[in-house]
Amino acid sequence: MRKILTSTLLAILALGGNLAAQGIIPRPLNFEQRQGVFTIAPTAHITYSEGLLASAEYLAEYLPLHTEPYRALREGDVVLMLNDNLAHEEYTLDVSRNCIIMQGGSAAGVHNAIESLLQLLPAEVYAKQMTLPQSVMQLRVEDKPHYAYRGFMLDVTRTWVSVDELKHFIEALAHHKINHLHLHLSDDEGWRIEILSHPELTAVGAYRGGDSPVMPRYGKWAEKYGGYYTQAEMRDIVAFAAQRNIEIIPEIDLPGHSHNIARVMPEILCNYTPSLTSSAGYDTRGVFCVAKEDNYALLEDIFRELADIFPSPYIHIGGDEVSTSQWKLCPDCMALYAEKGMKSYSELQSHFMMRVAAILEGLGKHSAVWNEAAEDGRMALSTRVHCWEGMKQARAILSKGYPTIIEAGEYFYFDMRQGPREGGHNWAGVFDARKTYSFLAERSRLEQSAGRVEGVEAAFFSEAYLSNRHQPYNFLYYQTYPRICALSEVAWSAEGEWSDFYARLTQSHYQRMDQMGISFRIYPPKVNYQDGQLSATNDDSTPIYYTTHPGGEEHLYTEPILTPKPYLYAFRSRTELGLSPEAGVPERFATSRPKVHITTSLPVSEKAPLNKAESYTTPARTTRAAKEGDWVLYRFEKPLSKTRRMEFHTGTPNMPRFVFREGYVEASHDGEKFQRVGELKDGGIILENYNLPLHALRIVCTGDANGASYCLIQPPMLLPEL
Ligand code: TNX
Repeated sequence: MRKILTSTLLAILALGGNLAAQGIIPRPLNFEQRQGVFTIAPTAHITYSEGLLASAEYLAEYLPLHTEPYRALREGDVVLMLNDNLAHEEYTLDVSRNCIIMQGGSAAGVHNAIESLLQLLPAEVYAKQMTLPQSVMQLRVEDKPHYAYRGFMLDVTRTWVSVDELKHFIEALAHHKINHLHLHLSDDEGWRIEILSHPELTAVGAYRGGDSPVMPRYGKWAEKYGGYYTQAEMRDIVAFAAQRNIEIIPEIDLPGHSHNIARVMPEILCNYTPSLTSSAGYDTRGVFCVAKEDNYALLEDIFRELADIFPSPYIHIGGDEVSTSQWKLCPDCMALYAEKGMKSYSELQSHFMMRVAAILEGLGKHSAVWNEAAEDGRMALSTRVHCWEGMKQARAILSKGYPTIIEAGEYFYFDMRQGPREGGHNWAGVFDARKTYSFLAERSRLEQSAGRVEGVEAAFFSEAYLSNRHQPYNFLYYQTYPRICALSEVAWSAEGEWSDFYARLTQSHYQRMDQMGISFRIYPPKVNYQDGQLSATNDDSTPIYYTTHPGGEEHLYTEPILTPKPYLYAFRSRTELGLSPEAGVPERFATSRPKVHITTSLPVSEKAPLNKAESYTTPARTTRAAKEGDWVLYRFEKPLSKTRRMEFHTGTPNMPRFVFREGYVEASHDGEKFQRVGELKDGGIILENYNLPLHALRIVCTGDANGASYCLIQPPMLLPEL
């Protein structure tokens, strides 16, 4: 008995000793805790060896100490040093009785040491509110990254992200040892970087909607919307990121995703006059003409300026989702096609991408592309390929010998929603941090085959961000954390287990994220209803709150609730900024599917007909955008009696895309007469606690042009009265 007790005690002690190591994200390679603590006194100095002034100043932002060049080891100091025996990003962190010494193979390694040290301090350090003296346990960390490239891609075009917001986002990335930020600076919806030789690119192209020639999108219709970084601002951001060991890679997405520049400079387009009927009068073409020489001269002007602003050896030139349909209609592209003896239209894309890559080489830069651009293997092997579509595509690219960044949507697209009723896209799945973490298994499989995986990158495309800007939390952070924590670990750590990661995340890192200003997503509590008792539990010790009606007051949940109506209760876990999605009993979310007949004034695609929406499976797709006066009519076979909630939407779920841009909604309670019941918001309407018998509902469009050439008609979503 005694023996068992002692071994249990030893195990507990060992666990306690490891807890600190467990607290660090990403998990370090080697961590050895020692007896005792070191106390950082307010009179201590940060001393630094040559070349590390910027690192010292960075640390001093968090640890309020004076900095000075290193002369000799002095008791009480926090020392930053270079060590030739360590690799570029490798570091050691020694906390002894007398001092703290951080050594790195370069300033990058020292940065990594600093980030680990910050995680050993109370979480308040991230709010830059550290008070001294402060004790740190004595320990030694020896650590280095698994991948040299640990990236994040941010789309600042669909939703504009200001300089201050971007800097805050960069700070948080740095705390997770992410070392590349890929900035998606141009797309159909905006041009976000000033180009001095072509000022109209931002003067006009940084804005859409309103009186801009650029079509409105994503809910900004009548209002002109946008923003851009001046070159001076961008140079400042680049320096700010560099001080945090983050290299910024700019992307200009070519030759597709170019609707924006095409509206500013229509001369980049192919040589034919488009039909404007399907798009409420807008020219929706958005692909560079391959045959126009002037296009390459324009791109050289643009890239010459970018090459000067961004020190990165790479510039990303896009290459994703290019439709070849415009080239087929262009006599000039077709003449080029014939002249070069091309056999497939995708060769036109390769031709374009290779010419742009040659421009970059002339400017001393390599190109980075999305996987489609390298699929035929024509681009030079110096091209870095970002594989976004999936692991199959990634394997194909790896087998061709390209330096590869794994960015597979199914693990790394953080614009995907994290649960069935949360915001975001779902084309690559609905997944949370655990799925991202499971990339570790994929990583070991990849390593058994040949190929040059440089690293991993996660992405946030911001179509859904704009319409979520009004949320009481920051949607960008909700979507990306803790998935970025998982990303950091699969990119950095030698190995890992979800349960161990989850323990560090919930026990240490939640507090840090609160202090970093991150409105992270918490896993929803589990709700159980039995014998008239409703209970909620979670496994991360965050407080749980509940409400009994939408928008109602929140109460702290402390004990099971006795109620015959469990479906009235919605539960959420919260920290200061962290937030879980709503949880409840299954009936709360159950939908009904009464027989409905849908008709519309719009022509509908044969591939996505109305009967799919009628059977509540997939949305119907029209073959043109809605114009003023267009309508959709939902007629129910049996009138709906009382409903708790009804939703009728045009467009993509959770985001105003392919919608009726404006409109009103009428209901019929006798099957004949209609009366107005509300306005469309983001393409849809939500009606709660509807008590009149609903025979039919009609959506009527009042605003032309939705920034696309078609609309979607969603199946109704109906929650019955309980
Ligand atoms: C695909 S990722 C795109 C983007 C979208 C994204 C949404 C890529 C190279 N192209 O244009 O924003 O999906 O998840």
